[in-house]
Amino acid sequence: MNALDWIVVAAGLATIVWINWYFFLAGREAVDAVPTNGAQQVPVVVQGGYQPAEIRVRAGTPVRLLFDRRETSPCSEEVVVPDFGVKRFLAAHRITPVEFVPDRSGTFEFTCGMGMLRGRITVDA
Ligand SMILES: [Cu+2]
Repeated sequence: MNALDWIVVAAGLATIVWINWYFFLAGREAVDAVPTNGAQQVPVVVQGGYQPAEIRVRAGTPVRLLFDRRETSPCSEEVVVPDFGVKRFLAAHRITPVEFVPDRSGTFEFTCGMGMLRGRITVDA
């Protein structure tokens, strides 16, 4: 292979790496809850998905997720956190606080009622 071939191969590899980073890693960093009025609070925008979709909290103290549902799509009208017994209706264009106490550490999913929209809560000990 000559120099031009190598440049083409390197550019192709760089593009593949960038595409994977963009779709699988970018914007997926966990957001830490902020202590507010006796609970670890995180605002979560609900619009075709959850933003942020990765949330980090501490075990043993109440968590308050403020779901800000900015759409009327029936998909997102319900949110569930099965591991902590949460199942709540989210009114369209309203902020709905959802509170629970994570009593154990681990990684837990929260989803819409159909399991299509997904997010994750990491509970640190
Ligand atoms: Cu759904």
